[in-house]
Amino acid sequence: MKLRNGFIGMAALALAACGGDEPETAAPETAAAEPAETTVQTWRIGLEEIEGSVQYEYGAKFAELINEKTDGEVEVKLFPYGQLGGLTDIYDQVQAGAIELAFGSGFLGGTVPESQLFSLNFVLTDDEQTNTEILNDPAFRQHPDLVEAFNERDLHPLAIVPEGWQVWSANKAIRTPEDFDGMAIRTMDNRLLRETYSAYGADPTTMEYGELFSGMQLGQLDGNIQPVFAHQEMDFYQVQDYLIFANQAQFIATFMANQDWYEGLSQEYKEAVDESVVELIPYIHDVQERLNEERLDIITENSDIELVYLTPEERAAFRELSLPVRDTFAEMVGERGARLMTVLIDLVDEAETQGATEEEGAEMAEATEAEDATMEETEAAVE
Ligand code: 6CS
Repeated sequence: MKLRNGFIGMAALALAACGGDEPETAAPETAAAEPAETTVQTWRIGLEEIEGSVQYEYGAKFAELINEKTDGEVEVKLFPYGQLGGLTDIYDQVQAGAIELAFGSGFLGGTVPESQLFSLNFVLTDDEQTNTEILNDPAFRQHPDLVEAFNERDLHPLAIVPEGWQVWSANKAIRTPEDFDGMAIRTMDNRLLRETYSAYGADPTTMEYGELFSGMQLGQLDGNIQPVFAHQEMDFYQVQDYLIFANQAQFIATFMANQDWYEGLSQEYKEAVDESVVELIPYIHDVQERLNEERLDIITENSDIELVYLTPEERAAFRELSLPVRDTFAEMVGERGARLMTVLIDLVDEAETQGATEEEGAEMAEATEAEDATMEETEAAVE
């Protein structure tokens, strides 16, 4: 399904037809079988993305794991982007309990302001796997400040899902903040992103995901920010001339549940959910890396779009401009959000220090090995 022609409209909810709270009773298929009955429940996930996306792959694997862990008692049904309305409609429905589960990313800032933490630029490490591990470290993922921020809005955060680097697209190369001057770049609807791109010198413009293709085609937008897979699957790359890799931030979504629903789950079902989201951490990291790589190949094979990779010096100029936005975040979300930002920054520092120590250790081990080899050679020569 492609949603490129500016459609969103309020898709009518046909949820009643899809099961949900009311368990269905499925009789065994063989006539000879005992009259034992299986109760089948349906859990629904609202996706912000279409079929083939990272969120879709996550949902599909989650469905498989839940089905296995509940011995077929639970079926998980995915509602790809567009089926439940626009992005904020998805959040409204999971808050209200009309669906049990959903993803929330940039637009979620209007519902859970603290989630804008995931939109901050230049906060995480340069290594995607490390970032996935940090964000899903129980010290962060289950931090009371994060859980409370979601609970206050009738939600419960289950997992943090990085979906790949956020890559800029434009009709000119962007290497310096001056190149952004006056550029209408689309940001997801949160103040933190608007502040960030204003700091870079651009003119941030908010627009619904499903309207972006026509927004760019009609010249209402000069640029866009998406992980590579989305530039490809939504055809955005076809109406832009450059893809610019600054590695300033990853696209990060939260997989979340309706709070009452989650808290009301039986112990067995809750464990099934909790175990599945942990099992999905390495899985989805590999999937997103693969999807982003494959989709970049498709983009370059099917267009003459130019790829621009910023140098460390070029990145540094943007990083510098992004730093004051951390203070804006703290002002916007208050003490709880600010504490959460500190927790995240501390975990990042810890991971970077550990990475540096391991690298040093590996270099020293290599040097010692080389020294030993030289000594052995010398000894052999003397003999
Ligand atoms: O830019 C957006 O609005 C959307 N982009 C992606 C890759 N996922 C969902 C999000 O809403």
